[in-house]
Amino acid sequence: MVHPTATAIEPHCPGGVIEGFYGPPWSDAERQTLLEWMARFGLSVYLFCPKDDPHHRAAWREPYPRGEAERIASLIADCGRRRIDFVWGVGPGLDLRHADEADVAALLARFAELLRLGCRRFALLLDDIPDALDPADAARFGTLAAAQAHVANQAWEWIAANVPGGTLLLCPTPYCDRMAAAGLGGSDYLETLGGQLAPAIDILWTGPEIIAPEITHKSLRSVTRLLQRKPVLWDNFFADDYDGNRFFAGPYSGRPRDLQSAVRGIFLNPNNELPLNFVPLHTFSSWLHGNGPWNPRAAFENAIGDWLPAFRLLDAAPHRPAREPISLDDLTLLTDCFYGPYEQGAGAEALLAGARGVMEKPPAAWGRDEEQALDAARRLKSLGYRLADLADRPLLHALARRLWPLREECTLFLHHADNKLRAARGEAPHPDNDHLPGTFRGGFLAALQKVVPVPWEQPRPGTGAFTIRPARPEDRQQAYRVCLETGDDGRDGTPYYRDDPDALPRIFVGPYFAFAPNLAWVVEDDEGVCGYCLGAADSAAFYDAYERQWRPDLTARFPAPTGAPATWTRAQQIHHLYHHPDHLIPGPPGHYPAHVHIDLLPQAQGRGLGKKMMGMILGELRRRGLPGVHLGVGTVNVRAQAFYRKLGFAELCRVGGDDGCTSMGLRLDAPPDSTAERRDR
Ligand code: GDL
Repeated sequence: MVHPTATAIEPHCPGGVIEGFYGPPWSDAERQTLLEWMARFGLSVYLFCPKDDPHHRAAWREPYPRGEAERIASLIADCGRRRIDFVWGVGPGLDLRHADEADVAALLARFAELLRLGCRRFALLLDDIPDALDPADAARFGTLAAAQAHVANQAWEWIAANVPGGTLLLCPTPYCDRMAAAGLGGSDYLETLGGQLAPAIDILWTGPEIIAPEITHKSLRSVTRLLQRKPVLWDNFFADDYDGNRFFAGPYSGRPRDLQSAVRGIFLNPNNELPLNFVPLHTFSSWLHGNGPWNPRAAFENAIGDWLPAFRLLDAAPHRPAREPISLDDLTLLTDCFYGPYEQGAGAEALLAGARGVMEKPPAAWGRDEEQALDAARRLKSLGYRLADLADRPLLHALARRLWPLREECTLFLHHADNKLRAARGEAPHPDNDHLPGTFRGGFLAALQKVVPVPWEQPRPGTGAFTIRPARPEDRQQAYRVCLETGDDGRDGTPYYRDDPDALPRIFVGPYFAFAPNLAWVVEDDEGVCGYCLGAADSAAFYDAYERQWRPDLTARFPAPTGAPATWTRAQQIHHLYHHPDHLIPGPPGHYPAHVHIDLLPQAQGRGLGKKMMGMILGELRRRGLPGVHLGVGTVNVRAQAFYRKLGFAELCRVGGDDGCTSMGLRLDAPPDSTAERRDR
């Protein structure tokens, strides 16, 4: 049963900020900026629980020293003046002995200390701790959930008796679906906690994942039932404490607005660098306070416009000329390079695609995309220098560790491009004086990640040792093989393409790796790549790139077959397609702009991997705001058609009789739950 009377958080779905990351806590000055932004953006809860503040976690039993206590008291008072609820969080779980009265008393003493400093709202944070109980706790409580519920209920009783209007939040040890599914905290952890915890205690939850690409109403149903209350979202979407190479200054996304009615509040745990949180908080506020369908890119553009004044450069001084001011385009491009945890902004995507073209093609074949990528790299390189004049030094310092590597990589790219041009003119290459030879970004961690594959998800029963992960350029040749081995309407095409085994993948795989690498996933097992899911968000632009940058090479290398078509080999039939392409975007114009396709070798079929990959690519297209997606499937391939129908696709048209192709489409902008694809996930 859901307890509708739980009262910890008011009003309906407040938005807030959590200072809850690993790393140096924010300074007093940064906290003042935070409160200013929160008041401006209508964010009303500040959950204060800096992981590496010793008085929060490592030395949780110890009260704040005097000076520190005064700083906290004045922070609480500042929050009060701005009508922001200050919630003080403590994380005792690293060494809490639940059955020990002295430990419970120590916890209550900390709450009493904070009450004296003016705090009325509290949080007990039991995330990221060992999930084993010590023998005394195990003997008394049996399970971790029961032990934690016991301590939390005592804390709540104390708050209810001593703090008028006091509240308590709890972060469980498994705090996302994946952790719960993996059995962290013991079996039935959530059920036990939900059943034993006082109804007035609110529970934090990060969604399906620690950093959830998507959180939907539906994804919270099961946890809401188990916890017997709607959760308060601890949203790590913008957190960057787990990757020192990035920060996230793109828009809040992957959460439909109707999510607000499924939760008791949503709090962002954002970038460690406070100055880089302007766009995250701005767009989160637009999401929270606006109406209608959510358009992340529009909200982003709006926020960037408001952020631009912070990028004022120092005035010219007698011995220092003024630099060119930072423009909206500059800031957009820079932010596109540090956008979201699962996507790059449009400018960064275009730079990557164009850079790939520059590196792979001869300069004579460079087109508009390559030129634009070179321009963008020049702009980012110059930004690296111009931003050194930022008047707001804390902002520069927050950017610096990401800005300089970005400038260096852009310089390296421009250097390679320049040498390709020189080589084409028969000139000797220029030496690269900017780069220390053999320097790789990321050091040991990046090297280790190359050796150890990163799982898309924990292997589950039925998927065995299969891993789904984003495709890398070096997967291309193996993906070509998968295309061939599924090239006879899903069956092995090897016998039919002996004269040119790469004929098919040159159309159905290569261009996707070249022009749409961020919509490409592969599945692999011990033997290597055994399937892929590829797509293009904007089919018209994709075919345009194919026409201008890909097909000329195919027609030059493979002559159009002559003679009677009936005598052509399968490979020749495909060569004919190189010369006479037929790009079909079915359905009413603009309805199904994206397209996808998926191929799995037999060993990867029937294990839910296809559905999983389709879920990922459709989720990504939805996140990008695409209205619909289409795909083509052999008209005789009824098995594949049934699979797509289950995902919600419907037939759009047929071309070329029984041995032709059927186009199927799926609307992505349909209301939630209106498609089978959503029902199935
Ligand atoms: C976590 C930590 C959080 C950290 C975040 C991102 C929760 C509940 N806890 O697991 O402190 O900042 O991931 O790394 O999210």
